[in-house]
Amino acid sequence: MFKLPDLPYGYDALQPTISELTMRTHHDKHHAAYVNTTNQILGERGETPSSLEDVIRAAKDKGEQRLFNQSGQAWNHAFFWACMAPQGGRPSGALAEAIAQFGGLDQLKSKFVAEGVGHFASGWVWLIADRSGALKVTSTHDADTALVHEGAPLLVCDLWEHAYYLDYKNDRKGFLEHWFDTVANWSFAEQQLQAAKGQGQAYRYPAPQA
Ligand code: MN3
Repeated sequence: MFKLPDLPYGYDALQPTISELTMRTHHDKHHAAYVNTTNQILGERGETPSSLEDVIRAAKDKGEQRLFNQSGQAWNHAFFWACMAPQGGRPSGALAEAIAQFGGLDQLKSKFVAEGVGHFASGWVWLIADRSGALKVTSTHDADTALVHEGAPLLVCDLWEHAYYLDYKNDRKGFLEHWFDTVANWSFAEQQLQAAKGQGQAYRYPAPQA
């Protein structure tokens, strides 16, 4: 069944933007619970799917909300870990060119932060690329995932309070600003953009194990 993927860096690697305590709680408790419950639901049905992406899409098509929520959250968190790096760097290449459509990185940041701050309650704020390669900032509610919507996800930030409350209390804006400036993984976002254009492989959740 599906395994909880390890973080691609240490629990303390994103400090001071995100504390070790937040990362441990978020990964080992929240994310683990979503993966475990997904496995439990599939186990009860005796199903052995070949990918988490298939599970999410099928659950959405069939209106299976409980499975969609759990599997969507399992995927969103794994994708979120990949969207961060201790040295997030700066956008380059085709991604930098695409970001120029917003006027530049500062303008994209304003849009991304405003979308996240304006999003009511729990969810996710995304940078996605549409079919033409143009970028868009969107948000989804609760467990909903850009995976099942139009466009290819490049970057996501978690808007659930558990993502920032220990470190920022109610200051979601402060969290999003620091996140964008310091740990957003621009080289990952560029790989995702290239994959959306048919070059290389887009992010996939690790395949299930027997
Ligand atoms: Mn979360």
